[in-house]
Amino acid sequence: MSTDKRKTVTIGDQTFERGPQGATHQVASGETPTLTTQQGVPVSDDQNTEKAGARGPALLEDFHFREKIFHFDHERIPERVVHARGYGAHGFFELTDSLADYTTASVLGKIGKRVPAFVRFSTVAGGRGSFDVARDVRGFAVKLYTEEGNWDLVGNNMPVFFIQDAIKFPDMVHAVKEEPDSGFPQAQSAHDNFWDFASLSPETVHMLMWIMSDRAIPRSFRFMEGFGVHTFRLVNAEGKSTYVKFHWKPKQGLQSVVWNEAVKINGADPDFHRRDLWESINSGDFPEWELGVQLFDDDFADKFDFDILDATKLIPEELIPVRRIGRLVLNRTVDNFFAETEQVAFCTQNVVPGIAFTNDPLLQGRNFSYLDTQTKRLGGPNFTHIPINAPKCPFHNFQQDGHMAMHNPKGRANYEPNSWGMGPRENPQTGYKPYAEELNGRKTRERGELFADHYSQARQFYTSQTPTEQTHIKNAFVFELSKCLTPAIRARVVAHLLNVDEKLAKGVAEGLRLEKMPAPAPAARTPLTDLPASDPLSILKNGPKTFKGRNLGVLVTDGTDADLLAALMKAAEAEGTIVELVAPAVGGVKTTDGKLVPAGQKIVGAPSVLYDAVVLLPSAAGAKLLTGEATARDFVADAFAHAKFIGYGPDAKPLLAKGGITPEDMDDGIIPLEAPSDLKTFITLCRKLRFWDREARTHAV
Ligand code: HDE
Repeated sequence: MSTDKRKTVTIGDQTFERGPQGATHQVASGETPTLTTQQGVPVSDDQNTEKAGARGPALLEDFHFREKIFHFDHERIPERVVHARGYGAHGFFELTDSLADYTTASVLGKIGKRVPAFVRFSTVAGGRGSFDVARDVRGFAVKLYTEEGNWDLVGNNMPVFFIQDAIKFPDMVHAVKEEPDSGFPQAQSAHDNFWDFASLSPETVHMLMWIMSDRAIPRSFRFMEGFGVHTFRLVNAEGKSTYVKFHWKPKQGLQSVVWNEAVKINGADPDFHRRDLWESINSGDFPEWELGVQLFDDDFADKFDFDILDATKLIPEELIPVRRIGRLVLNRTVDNFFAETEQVAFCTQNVVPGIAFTNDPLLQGRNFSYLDTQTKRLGGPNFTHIPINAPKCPFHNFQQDGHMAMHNPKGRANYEPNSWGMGPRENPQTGYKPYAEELNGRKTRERGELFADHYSQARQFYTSQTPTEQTHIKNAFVFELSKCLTPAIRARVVAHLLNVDEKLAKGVAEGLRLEKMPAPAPAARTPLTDLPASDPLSILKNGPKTFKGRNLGVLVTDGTDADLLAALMKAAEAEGTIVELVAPAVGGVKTTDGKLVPAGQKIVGAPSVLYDAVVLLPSAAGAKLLTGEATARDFVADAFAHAKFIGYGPDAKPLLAKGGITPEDMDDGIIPLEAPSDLKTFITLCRKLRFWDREARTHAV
């Protein structure tokens, strides 16, 4: 997984070249600049503090030392209260189909129009330094810098949410985060507090199905969908509103890992997802998503089985098809993680003329929360002055002062109207107007009647999955609830599952060895059991068509067949697959043609969980050597257990045996590679990503 395309970075008038890990070193001509203090004073010695004598005490007057340490002491800002761990990249959004009939938003009007974009993907529960492949929802936050201001679509990789009303958000987040007394577990929902809250709040059940599915352990940010979740409004020039749900569909297809793999990836490479995004963009393989919209009117909303204001429900694509109207391409990594990814501030209130809110109580609450939290996190009301947050279109207002103000009004007038003919004025024609919705109602703390159905769509999600995916969901419930110490909580969850699917509930109860099956949880509204299965809800039904952008780990040793290796490289290149050689030493191996081929990884640092498929190409002597190596045995055993395609060369059989693969285990996912032509066939087979038939045979418990 090497980064082959290097980028240059310009700092001041100097150009630097980016190294493989992003480190920079100077390449341009010109002298090394003199180190200065923040005040621009040249520094003569940056290695020693000023002291009274060589062994004497440090002197308080050493302003360079004090400034340097003072600044370091203040480097950290508060991490996000949720979505603390994230990774961002730049790109653009281009419109491919016009929605001008539905909205005045210029970004959705003119086909071919491009605007700059910044996207930040994140996990929700873990802290900033937690690992990437936690079982969790992924944030999918998009900032589009349009000519009418910034539009933030702050979405997730799942189309529904845990709760229906923003007032429950602090409880939900407290419950899933580490427990307040012990301070653990980190980045996990597998603990009593989370399942206690969830099982006491039946509105979470649909979302529980999603986070127990493989959607919660994506293979990469590149291979997941994004959703705006809420119903929004588009408003056209006549003031007519159309409801809209937003979708991001990855061109790369959907892909997730399996749980046992996730656990191991987190140890082997806690940065698995961020590294993947960084490397794919820097190697010129730009990830791309289509923007899709589901458009509907009040007639549909009135007839639909559920409330369109309820964020725990989705609208099946069979009822309202997703119209694809644009593409989002990520083509540039950040220059500075802190300045861009950490300081970017998404706010759901950031919409442009032609896009409006609905009364979804979750969305309404979010509109308060995001502005509020950024003010605290970024230190004051001027966080919009930070370059990553500032609009790229002209902006003018009389807001002034505050911490770190970068744009202040010039001249005498700092208010309007004024008699001096100075400064901006509002514009009733082009300015943002709320949708003129008629409102009337008594003040109350109730929810809409249809919000009370918590099980029907959970069931629909489950029945839409392939048997493999259904098994993964069951196993995830069993795993998570096995980490709950309180038996009553386990039983309470099973009681909810009985309203979703009896087979699932029984499977979970068996997996937990529940002594007695509980009664189904009382349902406020009788669940609908006849909702048809919907294919877009499954990952496996929406996989990729190629093995492009996926990684192949190839185990090599001295004496590896040079022709086979060359054929593999050629077939992989033709497919767009990334090959990494894994060897006993990172310096490389001598192949049969006597050449030294450098390796990407030493085997101890590259377990097979880091790859989508593996090839074993040792020489006979190399295979013998590797059978004595525990990491080589795990490499094979894990690839087999995780249902990966395994290609093996003529001398690799002892390694297969050491990995626990008996002659009876040899299946159609384990492919002999004898002639160079076999390699192309192998890569083509890998397009299926996994050989799932094996999984049912390899997991007895
Ligand atoms: Fe968020 N959420 N959220 N959320 N959310 C935050 O804002 C909040 C919700 C989402 O990469 C916070 O800047 C409330 C749904 C993403 O910087 C905070 C409610 C969805 C990100 C906040 C929700 C999201 C956040 C914390 C319930 C999917 C990361 C830091 C009403 C549609 C953005 C921050 C980034 C971040 C509040 C529910 C997505 C505290 C009150 C539903 C992708 O403001």
